[in-house]
Formats: sequence, structure tokens, C-alpha cells
Amino acid sequence: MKKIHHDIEFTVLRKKLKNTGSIEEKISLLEQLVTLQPRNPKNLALRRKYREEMDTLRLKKTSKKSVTVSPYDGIHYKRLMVIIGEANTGKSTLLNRLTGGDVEIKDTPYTTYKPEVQMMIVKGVSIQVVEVPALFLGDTDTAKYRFIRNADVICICVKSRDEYDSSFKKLMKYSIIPVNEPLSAEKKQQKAGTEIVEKPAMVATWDPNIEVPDFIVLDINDKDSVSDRIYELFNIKRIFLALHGEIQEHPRVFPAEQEVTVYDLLNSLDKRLIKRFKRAKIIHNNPSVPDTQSAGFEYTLNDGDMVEIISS
Ligand SMILES: Nc1nc2c(ncn2[C@@H]2O[C@H](COP(=O)(O)OP(=O)(O)OP(=O)(O)O)[C@@H](O)[C@H]2O)c(=O)[nH]1
Ligand SMILES: [Mg+2]
Repeated sequence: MKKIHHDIEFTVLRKKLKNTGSIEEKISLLEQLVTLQPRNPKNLALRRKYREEMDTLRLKKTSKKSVTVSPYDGIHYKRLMVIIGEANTGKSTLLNRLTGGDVEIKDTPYTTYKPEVQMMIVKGVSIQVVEVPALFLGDTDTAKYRFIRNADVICICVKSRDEYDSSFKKLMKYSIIPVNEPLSAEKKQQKAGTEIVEKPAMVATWDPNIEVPDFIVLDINDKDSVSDRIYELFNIKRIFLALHGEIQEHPRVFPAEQEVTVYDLLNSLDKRLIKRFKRAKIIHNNPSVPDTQSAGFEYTLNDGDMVEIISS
């Protein structure tokens, strides 16, 4: 008798479920439905379906709760440079110069109100460049500073020496210390947790008279000098590859301090290349060594070298 009662109860709840629109009520009805033990095979099949529906709705409800609102969340990168500074310091101007972007530039401060994401190619290496909305006094946007902590290189735009000092203080508050040099291998390991992180940095300005102790200060309009400095601060090594006689446009990138042999290169590409390897033809970037040279597995590659793999 009890089981028959469950079938009736099941039908009643099922009708209620059909007529409700709210997620909470639906979940509550489904929770009751799945605990019933109907005998009718049709109801049993339905119960299975309801169990799945309940899981889906629960998931929907929790994921709605944990929705993140930081505009920085969706920005993924391998190499990231951020342009930061107070309002109206030429951040967008520099971003557009470097990347060919078309970000809005205006006399009024705080024109850039959300992170502007662009891409630049330096010596064949792609780098994501993001203008972070202006830093300001009393700024409590922790997502913004967390994003800066995760950057590889920062460029601080300033209109005056004082502005550099106040930007520096704001960074310090979040334990970010700009440094005028690339990071050592050891320091690269520093994770963006709560501890102090050092960031290779440069200062960019319109005013040629501004000096910042210990820092290279560059002209915002001098795209080439800024690009060169960016490359230095990333501290990387590029190996260009030629496969089937064609040089690939984008090089493989390694940390500058890492020793990269022909073997390491093949290993990072496709292990099958190791098996078929006969020799490598190296075309040097370095003018002091003979132009082309034949090399084996152990040969150590330098920044800018081009490698053609001869395989069987
Ligand atoms: N002093 C000086 N100002 C310039 C020069 N070139 C442009 N500006 C002005 O600087 C203003 C700000 O430039 P933006 O590149 O928008 O500066 P921003 O730092 O991105 O500004 P926000 O996004 O508002 O924080 C612009 O209105 C330009 O007119 C220059 O060579 N010297
Ligand atoms: Mg701007």
C-alpha cells in the first residue's frame, strides 16, 4: 500500500513542478521527488531524469553565486606587459604606439576605465600589452593590483617626478617593487602570492627633463627605444626554426639564462624529430661566427639563431 501512496505523491509533486518558475522551488520539489519510491515504471524513469535535472539546477545555482566580476579575469597571456600610471599620463598613447591599437585618447582624466588589451610583436615575439586604468589615491581595486602583480614587465607613465613617487607608493602598498633590470632565474620563481614581488620596470614620459634615480626613463613617442627596453626586460632567447626549408615567423622562446641545445629544442617541439634527426644547419645571429654551420644534438643555441633540421 505504501508504494502506491508514493505514486500518488509523485504525481502531485510532478504537477507542482510543472507550474513553478523559481529555481529554488524547483530544486526543493525535485529533492522531494527523488526520495520517493514509486512503483509505476513510468514514474521510475522520470525519477532518474529528475535526479539529473536536480544536479544541473544545483550547479546552475552555485555557479550563479560564484560569478566573478573582475574585468581582469578573462585576460590570458603568456608574456604580459602592463602600462600603468596616474590619470592622463599618456598610457593610451603609448599603448597605441606600441601595438597599433586604437584606444581612446582624451584630455580628460580617467578616459580609460577598463583594462585595454592589445598585442605587440617585438623581434618576432608576441607580447600582450594591457593598459590598466589610472592608479589614484585611495584606489582599493585589489583585482587591478593583483593583475599588475602577475605581469612580467611594467611600464610606468608619468608627467612629473612626483607622479613617479606616488605611483611607486601605490605599488608598494600591494608589495610590488619596480626594479630597473630583468629578473634573475631565481626571482622569476616568485609567485604572485602575498609576499613582495619585484617587477622589471621602465618609466615613460613626454618630458625629456624628468629623471628618476636608478631608472631608465624613455620618451613615450620613441617606440623603438621602448620596444628594445621591453625586450631586454623580458630577458628571453629566441630560436627561429626552419622546417621543410621554410623559416617560421614566430620563434620558440626560452628564458635567456637557460641553456638550449639542439636536443632541447627538438624535445620541446616534437619528440619524433629526435628519432629522425640527422643534423642541424645553424644560421647565426651573431656576426662574429661563420654564417652557417652544421651541428649535432649537443650544439648550444644563441638568441636569434635559425635552425634548420635535416631529418631522415
Ligand atoms: N604634455 C604632453 N601631453 C600630450 C602629448 N601628447 C598627447 N598629450 C595629451 O595627454 C593626454 C592624455 O593622453 P592619454 O594617452 O589618453 O593618457 P592616459 O594615461 O591613457 O589617460 P587616462 O586613460 O585618462 O588615465 C591627451 O589628451 C593628449 O592630448 C605630449 O607630447 N605632451
Ligand atoms: Mg588611457
